[in-house]
Amino acid sequence: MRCLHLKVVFTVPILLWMGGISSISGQETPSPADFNGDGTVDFSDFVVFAQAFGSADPQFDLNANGSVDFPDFLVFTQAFVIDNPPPPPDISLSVTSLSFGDVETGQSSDLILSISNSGRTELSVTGISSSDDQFIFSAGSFTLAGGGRQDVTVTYSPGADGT
Ligand SMILES: [Ca+2]
Ligand SMILES: [Ca+2]
Repeated sequence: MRCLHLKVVFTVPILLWMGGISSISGQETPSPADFNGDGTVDFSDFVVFAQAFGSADPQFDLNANGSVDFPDFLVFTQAFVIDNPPPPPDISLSVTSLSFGDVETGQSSDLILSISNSGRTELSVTGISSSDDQFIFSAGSFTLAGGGRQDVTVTYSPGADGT
């Protein structure tokens, strides 16, 4: 019986959203949409914005046109998205080890490993490797959309490394 323990290496691509906002760094400047001043634009800010909607309160008139109206809501939404980015990709494996039965030297045995991205943003798998080169993977690098899954065939060939 041979048991393979798996190691998956991945990197997270730079994320783009809301048409050109390319970075979530530099958020130290308080957003004007952080109405309650707690450092982030979140649902509690939306609640107070909704209460002020239709008024002329300058604190909530984000585009300074004299009334708290729909364009201010769009400004608020942009600030909300910056402070609440989509969850990062998260890799998960269908199994953490694969148990191959007894395989004769010169024979091989295949098992399927499913790799899933349980996050909502793109996951880039850049390499799958084993410290034991008797194990061969059918895919080494691929991209998974949020919620996506990739099946990789793992082939165990005892003696393939000459031992
Ligand atoms: Ca806030
Ligand atoms: Ca306005």
